[in-house]
Amino acid sequence: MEWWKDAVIYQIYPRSFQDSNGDGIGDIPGIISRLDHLQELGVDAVWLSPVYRSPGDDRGYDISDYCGIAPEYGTMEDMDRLILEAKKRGIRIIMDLVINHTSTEHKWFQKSRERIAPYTDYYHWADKPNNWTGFFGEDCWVYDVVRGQYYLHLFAKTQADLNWSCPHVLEEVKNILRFWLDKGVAGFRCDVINILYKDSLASSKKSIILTGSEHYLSLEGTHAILRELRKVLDEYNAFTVGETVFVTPQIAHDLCDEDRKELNMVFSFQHMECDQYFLKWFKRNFRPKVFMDCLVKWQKELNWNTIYLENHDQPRSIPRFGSTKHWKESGKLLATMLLTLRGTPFIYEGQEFGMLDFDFTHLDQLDDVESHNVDRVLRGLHVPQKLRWKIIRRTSRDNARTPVQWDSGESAGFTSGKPWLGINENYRTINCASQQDDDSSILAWYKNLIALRRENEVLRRGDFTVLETGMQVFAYRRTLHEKTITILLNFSDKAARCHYSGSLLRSNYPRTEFDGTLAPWEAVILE
Ligand code: ISL
Ligand code: CA
Repeated sequence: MEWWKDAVIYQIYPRSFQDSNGDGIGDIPGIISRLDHLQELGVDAVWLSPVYRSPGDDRGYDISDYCGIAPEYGTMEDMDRLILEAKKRGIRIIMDLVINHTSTEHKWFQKSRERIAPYTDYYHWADKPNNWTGFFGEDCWVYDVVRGQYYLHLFAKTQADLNWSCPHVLEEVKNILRFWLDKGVAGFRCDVINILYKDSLASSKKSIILTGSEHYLSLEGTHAILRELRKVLDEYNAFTVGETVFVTPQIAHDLCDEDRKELNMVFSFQHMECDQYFLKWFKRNFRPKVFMDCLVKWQKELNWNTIYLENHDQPRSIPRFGSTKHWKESGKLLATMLLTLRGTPFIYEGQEFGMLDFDFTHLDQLDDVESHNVDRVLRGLHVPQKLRWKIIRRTSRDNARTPVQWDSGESAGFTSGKPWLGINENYRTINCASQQDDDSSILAWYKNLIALRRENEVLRRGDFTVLETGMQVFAYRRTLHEKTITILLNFSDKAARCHYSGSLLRSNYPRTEFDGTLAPWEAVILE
């Protein structure tokens, strides 16, 4: 089967995708109204960021009911209709599974804090906090007056970590899987899945970034849980992609090697860390060769994995890995790479027509809990306001969360009301509708390359060989049964020479043959 090896997957961040009722918040009926766009684009599956009931402190990644839909996003009937309407268009739905933590509003937590059986040990309770640090820049214990103990939260304060040593938790999650699989979803994107199991709550002796992580990163306990969950998933032939933090190719291999029966593939982060020192908040210049070598390492060391450049946690890819000056060319170049490396490509909403980072000028315009937390921490360290803003503007997750720019009309066609998060002013020029009938657009290029990939087994299943990585050129080859396709990408504002030949299959410049010189940000595909 392995349909996911031939698939192109599209991520929807529901809050920002399409509003249908004028409340300024994207919703499920809105998604249904845009399914034709996804079908025309040629995607095979949609990964839906969380639409479950949630107080929304981390915009849905803090779930209070795994089998209910947040009223702002619609009803369960809407959800059933989405699954059905997507299916009619040949599109599968992949749900987001957030099981490292729940919202503190979840009934499990409410009962756990009152020590009501069997919920007593569903979470990590302790009389005294340890010295661990969390992912969102704050300490990770909160004192609960009801219980008279502290609970662990590796993310926001209202996201309490589940205690996976408690056998009931596994049974609860198996039931959640069955609930959604019975509805016909194709599988799950599993949030921070390699940190589920904590082997102890002892203070850490290593004082590094993410103090305490040696007690929960990719432990055998987590592997064992994944194998248990896989038994249910296999009953339905369901698919999983794990979001895995701080993984090496070796750990990724252990998580998704077919024989181990855990996950199908993972989202790794190393290629997203090429423009930072230690933490994403400390940016450095993008170095194309480091990026290329990192991608090559993963291509070589794993038989199969995800390919992605954007998601709801990351700034947009064109300003980051491409060039806003060469917006169109670099957008197409990144698309070319995304769709021709070996693995399953993921496109994030708006990426298919070149959306850019937000144009906010002040912290008040941001919504994301992480951005506000980090600002607070930096303020505590007496970092001046200007520098704080510089750090946050470049890295905030809201860069990718501004509403999708559908057209040049009022509120970019996203809503008839006031959008929940500001819309980028550039929507008058960068929007989906204006590229619809333009053969030279980024959108047309995505459609064209997705189709090319569909027609060419060598692009989907072929082996990967690197030809060249450098300050400018990334060149590689895909090969299957004697058939070869060569991809040449110029990651720079200057022309570049390279010596590969073949007949020209595609270029993002108007040319009829390839003469050995790549224009700035040119992407060439040779047969
Ligand atoms: O964005 C990040 C760094 O600041 C990541 O560390 C991110 O927090 C991490 O990849 C986990 O992300 C996932 O789980 C979070 C949620 O906020 C993210 O949106 C989600 O993708 C907690 O559920
Ligand atoms: Ca709405």
